[in-house]
Amino acid sequence: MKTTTMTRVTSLIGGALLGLTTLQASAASEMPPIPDVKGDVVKADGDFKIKFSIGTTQSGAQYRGLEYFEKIVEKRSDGHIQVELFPGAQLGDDLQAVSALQSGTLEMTAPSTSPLVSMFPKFALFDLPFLFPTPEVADEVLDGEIGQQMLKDASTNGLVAIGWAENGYRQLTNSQHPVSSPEDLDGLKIRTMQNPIHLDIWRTLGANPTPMSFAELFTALEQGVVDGQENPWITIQSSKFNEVQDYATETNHVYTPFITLVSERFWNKLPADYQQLLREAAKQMGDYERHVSRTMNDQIKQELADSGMQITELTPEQMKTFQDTVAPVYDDWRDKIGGELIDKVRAVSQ
Ligand code: TK8
Repeated sequence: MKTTTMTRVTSLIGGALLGLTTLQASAASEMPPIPDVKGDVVKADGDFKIKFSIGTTQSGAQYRGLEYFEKIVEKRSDGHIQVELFPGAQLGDDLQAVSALQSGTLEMTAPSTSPLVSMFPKFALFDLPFLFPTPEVADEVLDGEIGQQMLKDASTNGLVAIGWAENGYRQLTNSQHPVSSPEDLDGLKIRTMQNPIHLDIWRTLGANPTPMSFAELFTALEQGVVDGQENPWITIQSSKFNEVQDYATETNHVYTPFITLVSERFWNKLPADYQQLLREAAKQMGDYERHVSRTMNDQIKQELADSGMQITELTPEQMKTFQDTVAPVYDDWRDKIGGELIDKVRAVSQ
């Protein structure tokens, strides 16, 4: 009797584990492979260690990008720079990691730009609703003059900004009911990033927004402290938000970049050739990570639907209602961000 039960339990656990492994493996194996490292070995003095922390988990595109970064840096420094990856906010959320860079206790991180707007007001460009119609427009902005100037401007306050990757287009999820119009948001408690424009967006749409760090989000959703949140499909899946959120709406309301940051204290200890190596590796990581994120986006949306999430795709009319309803957000922020900057992005989209 005892043996039979034991066997059943063991095989059940075995089955569950197997299921889990297969699931995780399926997402990861579909990811575009990590490219080979190109470029010569860079010779410079000294041995260095980089702890690189991110808020998203090991199964996301961001971590995959970091694995490529690690591979490039370790290979091209011939092992003289060792990179250690810390996913899942184990070393702190976006803001905590940035302040660890400033105090020199952490070497690298790659937060969403949104929680950093109090430090770098121009980053608010990436919080304006529906400003980036396609990933190609985002690329032109990030890799063009605007984005490169932003990296320079953000290289202050103990930070050196060396590249762009992406979190991606944000989608709404919630635990209560399907959302296809702003009316459906009435009273819904939505967690936002710690960012004033995001608060403004959700208030304008009629929801009840609360800012909170990403590291606290899963528990807040699970315990019903908030009803919903918004993040790209890949982040929703890699953080398992679908386990506590039955409904999603494909809103694509904001495009969020990840900015690659290095501690200035650490940077100043690096020989110039190694600094250049990190810049090149950050650029290659950013290109690859964006490719992974975009290749996976639709596939992951499908996987979320298959896992039981009810996903609402908006009709063009429904989308227009959302866009018209949030339009006043621009009146409030246009002057603060700089109308010229917004117009430049719009010009790229034409
Ligand atoms: C991860 C965060 C996250 C962001 C958020 O550290 O806070 O919702 O979208 O992905 O940067």
